[in-house]
Amino acid sequence: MRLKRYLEEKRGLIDKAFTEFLPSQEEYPPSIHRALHYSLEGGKRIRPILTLAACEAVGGKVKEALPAACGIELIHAFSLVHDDLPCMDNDDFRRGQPSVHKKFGEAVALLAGDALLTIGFGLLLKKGTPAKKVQVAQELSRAIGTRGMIGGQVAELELNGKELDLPKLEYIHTHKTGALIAASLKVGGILGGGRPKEVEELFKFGEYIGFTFQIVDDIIDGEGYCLLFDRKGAEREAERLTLKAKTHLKRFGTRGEILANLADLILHRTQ
Ligand code: GRG
Repeated sequence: MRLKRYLEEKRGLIDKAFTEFLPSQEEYPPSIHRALHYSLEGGKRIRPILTLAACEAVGGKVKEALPAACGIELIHAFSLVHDDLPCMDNDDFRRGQPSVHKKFGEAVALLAGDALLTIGFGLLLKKGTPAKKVQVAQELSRAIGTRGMIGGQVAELELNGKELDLPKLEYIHTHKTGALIAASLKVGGILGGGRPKEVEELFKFGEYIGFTFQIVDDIIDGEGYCLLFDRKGAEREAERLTLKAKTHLKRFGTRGEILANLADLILHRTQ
């Protein structure tokens, strides 16, 4: 119940902040602005909520991390818009609605993805001391680049028909999905004023739950881990990683409870 209220409250804050931080749908040229807003509709907001929860776990104020949390959700939306394009996964639907390129055309979808990434980076730099801003920007650059999400996406694209093995699958999961989730936590810790050791522990927690997030995705879709192991094996691995993740919350005491609950939510999610 407490978690449900927490999620509702934080989703409300994030969605309200979007209306403040983004150009309105009517602003010229409206096609791209409508596409931006459309791409954000219906997301669970897991990453920005993790950022806000990490900020609170180190004793920080939510308003310090809110613009960056929104920036991270925009960056996540960029990855989804581009991932759905015909040259990538070629998906006509996302969150039960036509994907952005189906609704607005390929050129606008490509540019909407670029805009989400670019505006997202701007939001990362809205709050904090200059030193924190540099750290946050570097963290996201690393998490999204070829040693992070994009590297994972390329490794997956190149799998195409080749035999799947565990090291490759682990690389894909930890990079394509895990890197942005781990960065979401680290950014919350940095902007919340966490000490270096606390920020490092949040990052490690994030790496484990990011990996779990993708294994659970495999369980939902019957892919990846479910093909290498069976469903039960994949479930056991997800549980093991969640327990590992929680060992990195010890130093936060009761302030880490929400993060532990979010780890369980990721483990037990069904969509
Ligand atoms: C195209 C640059 C580029 C990168 C693509 C992250 C990614 C790499 C592609 C997204 C497609 C995908 C299936 C990623 C796996 C991670 C995942 C399950 C994303 C969906 O995240 P949720 O469930 O989405 O948090 P919502 O809809 O809630 O925002």
